[in-house]
Amino acid sequence: MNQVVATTELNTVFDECDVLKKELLDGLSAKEKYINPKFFYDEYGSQLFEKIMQLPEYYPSRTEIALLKQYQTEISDAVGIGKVLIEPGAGNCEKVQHLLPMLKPDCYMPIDISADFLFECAKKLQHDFPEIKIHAVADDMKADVIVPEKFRNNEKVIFYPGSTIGNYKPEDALSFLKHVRKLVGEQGGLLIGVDLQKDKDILNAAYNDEEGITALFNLNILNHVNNLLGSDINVELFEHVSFYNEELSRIEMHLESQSEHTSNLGKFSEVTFSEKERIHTEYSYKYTVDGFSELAAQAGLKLKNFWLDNNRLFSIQYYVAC
Ligand code: AVJ
Repeated sequence: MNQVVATTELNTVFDECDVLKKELLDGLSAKEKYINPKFFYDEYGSQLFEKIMQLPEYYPSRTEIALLKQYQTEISDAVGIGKVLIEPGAGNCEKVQHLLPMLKPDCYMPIDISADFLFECAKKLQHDFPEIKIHAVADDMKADVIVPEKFRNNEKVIFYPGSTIGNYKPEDALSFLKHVRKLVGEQGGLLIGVDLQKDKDILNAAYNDEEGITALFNLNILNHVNNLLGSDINVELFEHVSFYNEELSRIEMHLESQSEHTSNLGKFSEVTFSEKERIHTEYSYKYTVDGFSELAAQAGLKLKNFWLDNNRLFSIQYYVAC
């Protein structure tokens, strides 16, 4: 029976903190202020995102899971069994559980930055799938992936669900796809969840829910920033702003200052927000299947197959190296 091997490759753990701080300070002192969406996910932020996934308006998660369940045979046929399946940003490894029984990879490698949580999930998964080697790696998504010796000759497939790719601007999405292509090599593949362009009312509702959970999620990024920087940004002076930009096919999330005010950013610097000034917090790009496959083609990835729900809300797409 396989056992979980916990590989921690946080080689940059000591300066990681300073890098994050610098990134935040750069964003808050830029002419057009921004905070990277990865800062949404502190503990409370992750809980709020769990809630978002349950919201009636937020269709992506449930639609993607339904697709994985409905098409697990077809997906497994397209991808093929016996691979090394690698999932960057695996989180609680929930979605892959719908894939593993049919896909039967020899080895599954979830990668995530929150080590403790990851190893706990990996242990459970190893228990449920004793015939698959679960090899969890605590690292960030850009890290090189070192496949265990025993599986070096297996073909590699990246699993990237959740339309996380939508957070990247298209040029950055392309860099990510190129990185994936390099990682998987000539025989590899990419199984990716991509949210689709659709009626703007559906999109606006999904990011402006009735209950206001998305607003809390957006605003909470400022609490996380305050904790990381020791800053004193007053969350109550900001409002959640989110809308679908049809021209650029993306949801934009911002935090809008309701009055002119100044905050301390830790010890030495401060920042002034003018009335109605916005901090940009997230893009969520929406694609067509054709549009996304054209982007992937530029990275040397060819669309092999894709699956849509009846309402064409969401897609799962499978690419092979070309
Ligand atoms: C996790 C990036 C896919 O863009 O839909 C949900 C994050 N932001 N509601 C998305 C999110 C606001 C989500 N992703």
